Amino acid sequence: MGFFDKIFSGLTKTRVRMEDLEQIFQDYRPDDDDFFDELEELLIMADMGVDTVDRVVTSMHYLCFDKNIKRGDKAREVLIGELKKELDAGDTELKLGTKPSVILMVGVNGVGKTTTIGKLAALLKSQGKKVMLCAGDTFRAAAAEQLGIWAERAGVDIVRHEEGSDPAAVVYDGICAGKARGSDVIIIDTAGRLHNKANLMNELSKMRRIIDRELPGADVETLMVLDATTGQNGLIQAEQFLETAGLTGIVLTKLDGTAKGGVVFAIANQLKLPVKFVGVGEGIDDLIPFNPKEYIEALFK
Ligand SMILES: Nc1nc2c(ncn2[C@@H]2O[C@H](COP(=O)(O)OP(=O)(O)OP(=O)(O)O)[C@@H](O)[C@H]2O)c(=O)[nH]1
Ligand SMILES: [Mg+2]
Repeated sequence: MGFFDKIFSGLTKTRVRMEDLEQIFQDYRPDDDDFFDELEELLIMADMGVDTVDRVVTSMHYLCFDKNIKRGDKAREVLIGELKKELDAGDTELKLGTKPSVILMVGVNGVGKTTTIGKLAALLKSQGKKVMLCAGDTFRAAAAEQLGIWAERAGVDIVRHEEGSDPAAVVYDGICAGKARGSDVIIIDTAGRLHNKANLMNELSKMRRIIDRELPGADVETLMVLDATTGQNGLIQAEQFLETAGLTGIVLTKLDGTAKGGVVFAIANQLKLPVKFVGVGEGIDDLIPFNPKEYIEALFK
């Protein structure tokens, strides 16, 4: 299955709503305010965020009037054009130029951090990179075990400590081991934490400081994993992480199980952060590098 087909099938639920969209475009008339109201409602239901929808529909309304657009399919093209502009929030590719470089995976509980690390390790390995996993979630014994299973599946190295040990110490060891073994990328798992728990957020900044101290000048991607099924709620959490950990991008997981695929627009608009990957299942291949243009095309196909 190609990447496009995967997004396409991953977005099944969001697309069901988009089918209503096809219907309303068939009834499009340029001077019909009801059309624009209905369009707005549908886009909000897909969780695009009120601000984004307001801006997109207003400028679409204006363009349709200005260009004297009479046909529904042309109006649809105008909408797609406006949506593409909205998703432009920075580079969607990982910046991993230094050897080693680091990926720090953060987010609240159960969003898919560990699973995403497993998938990402496999993807990077398939691109010829030597990957080292670092089990920075020492909160539960099962966490390091779960990461260990992913390391085995992906065929990459792992550094882990006892349950309850200091995550910053594991990060330190992971970096030393990564340097010693010539790893290209060190991926650090962290325990799920709520954005409003100060001690846990401090723990995260401590890990971040260790990375900066031990690998000055290294490329560091701090990716926040967001569960798409939580829609707009996830964005509130992200703002605190942005401040503490200095996020460089978002991984949006569980897109296969939600009708809220529009949340990528709200992320671009409110957080000004690029979505770098989307997760569309629990398997090792179910991680897709995010491409805004293909994503919108899959939504509207
Ligand atoms: N359907 C679907 N399930 C996913 C996806 N990503 C992760 N999951 C599932 O979500 C659940 C939680 O995943 P984990 O990777 O353990 O999440 P986590 O963020 O590491 O959780 P904590 O370490 O407990 O905070 C697991 O059952 C995963 O299989 C996805 O893209 N699609
Ligand atoms: Mg985990």
